[in-house]
Amino acid sequence: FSSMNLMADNNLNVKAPWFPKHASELDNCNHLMTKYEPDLDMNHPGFADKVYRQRRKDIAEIAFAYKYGDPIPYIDYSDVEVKTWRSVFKTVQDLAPKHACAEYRAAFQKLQDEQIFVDNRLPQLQEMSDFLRKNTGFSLRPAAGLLTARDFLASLAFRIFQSTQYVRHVNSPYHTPEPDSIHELLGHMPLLADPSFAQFSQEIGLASLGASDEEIEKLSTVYWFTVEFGLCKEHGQIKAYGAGLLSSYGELLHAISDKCEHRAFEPASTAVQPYQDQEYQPIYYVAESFEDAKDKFRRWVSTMSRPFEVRFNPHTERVEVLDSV
Ligand code: NLE
Ligand code: FE2
Repeated sequence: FSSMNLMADNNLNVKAPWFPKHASELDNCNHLMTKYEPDLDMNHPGFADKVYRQRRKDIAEIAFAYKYGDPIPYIDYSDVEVKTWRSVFKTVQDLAPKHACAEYRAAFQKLQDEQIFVDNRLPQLQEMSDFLRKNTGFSLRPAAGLLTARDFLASLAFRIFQSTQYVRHVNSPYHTPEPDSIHELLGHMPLLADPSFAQFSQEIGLASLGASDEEIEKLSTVYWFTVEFGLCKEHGQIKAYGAGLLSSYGELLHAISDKCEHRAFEPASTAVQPYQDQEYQPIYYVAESFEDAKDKFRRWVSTMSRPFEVRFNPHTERVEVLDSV
């Protein structure tokens, strides 16, 4: 860091939006987007289901009360919730060998070997967090629902993934537009246990700290088309690595069909591609390989305008701000 000086906190460019400098400050990064919710959206399968709505409220309370350092509270999932889990889990088990990328398949196997992925109970976030910590240093904190892009991406900078803990409605196991614990567990967790993917996720997070609103929009679009809905090539075949595909067998089959468009992943153009988050995607981006996506992403991020650099210190869980001079 010869050409950089460690900046004192109060030296930070006043124009940069506030961002957390320590993992504990993620206690302030839990702002929700209210879009598709059982209380608000008539199209939500839980809209007319009072029991489901109450359950969602109870589980959301846990996330609102959560503070850095707390163990993640245990959820006693109901028989209906376990039934929903089982039906998605079994389909993923059937589809993943053929359609998921190698990194996903390897981590999935590990999770089965450790009895964390079994069909008759949902993994608890705390045990999953312990598993990730051992593998890549990632950990989890509970989230009450869909977070703003700025808050969500900020946590990734600290190798912390904010995860929902409620379960999708039993009437739509194959697809839900909102994140739920089945999406987090089956979609995100296996790849967060892969070192190279974990690094990629953290780099998106680091790039987001103090970024402008337009840049956050671009970063979350890249996140959307990679971490959530990315496809990649493996020995000439198209495989899925996006979490939204791996947790939704409806969309996974759609994404590899000829009913959608495949484009080559190119951060600069991918970042400005509009998307919707309610139905299956019409367009997916295909990465040559994982490493290639990371290289391209790094090159693109280096063109961003932020007047300082950040680095994460894992010993203190602190982000240090470096003035580029
Ligand atoms: N569509 C995904 C699923 O059904 O699992 C969730 C996507 C959350 C962004
Ligand atoms: Fe997700």
